[in-house]
Amino acid sequence: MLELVTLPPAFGMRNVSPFCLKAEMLLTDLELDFTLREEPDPRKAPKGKLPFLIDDGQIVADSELITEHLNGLTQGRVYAGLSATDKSRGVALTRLAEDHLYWIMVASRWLDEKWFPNVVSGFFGIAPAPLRPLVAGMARRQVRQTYHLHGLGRHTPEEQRGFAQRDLQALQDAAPADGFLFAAVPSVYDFCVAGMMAGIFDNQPATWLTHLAVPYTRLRDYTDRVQAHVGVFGREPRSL
Ligand SMILES: N[C@@H](CCC(=O)N[C@@H](CS)C(=O)NCC(=O)O)C(=O)O
Repeated sequence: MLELVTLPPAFGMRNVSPFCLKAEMLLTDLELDFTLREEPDPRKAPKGKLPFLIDDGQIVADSELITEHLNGLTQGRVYAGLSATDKSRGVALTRLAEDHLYWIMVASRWLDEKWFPNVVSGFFGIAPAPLRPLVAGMARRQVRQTYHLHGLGRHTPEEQRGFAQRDLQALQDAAPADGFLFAAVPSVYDFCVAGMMAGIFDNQPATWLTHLAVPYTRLRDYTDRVQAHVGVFGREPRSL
């Protein structure tokens, strides 16, 4: 029995986390029998981050480790048909999306004064109302510190927009006009890119990064194509 533990819906997204969405897409694509469980407090996750997978009592925390675990479980089906070059490009795109663009997405939600109230209501609804601003404010300080340590947080807003545009352009140039990154069917690397971009394109209300992504229409089409192929969407069904 497989159970995927993810963040609950927020910001108009049924699955608000790109990492959780990637794992859900992969499990679905592999036609594995699994259930989804929502955990609003990532501190309760084994490594303090979501998603994690429970496979008959065995806990696998981190979407990439989940990918490796599922590859073992399916006798190598996750990477079947991918050449070493495909994999090297896939890993590079994954790092771009998950270790660079992701942090700009986080900043666009958490560190924008105008947008932050959505974080408070979307992520801290479980905290008692009087404590909510305090708890959210403490979490926000950690996000600010992490963004600074990453390095991106040291740049001006205009420079951050430039970094984001170069990331978006690179993803758009990698994404084909038809089909998927490496084959006629999507792979885990498509789930990674589309999972990340779904959270940027479909975030509601729009963040400054959502607005910045609007001109990247080929990337938008590709993101929708991947989600439609696997039948797993980040956004709420009512806005499909
Ligand atoms: N490398 C991890 C990243 C997971 C991650 O950053 N998850 C976010 C949600 S999108 C989280 O749980 N953040 C909570 C925190 O950092 O406190 C993976 O691939 O699973």
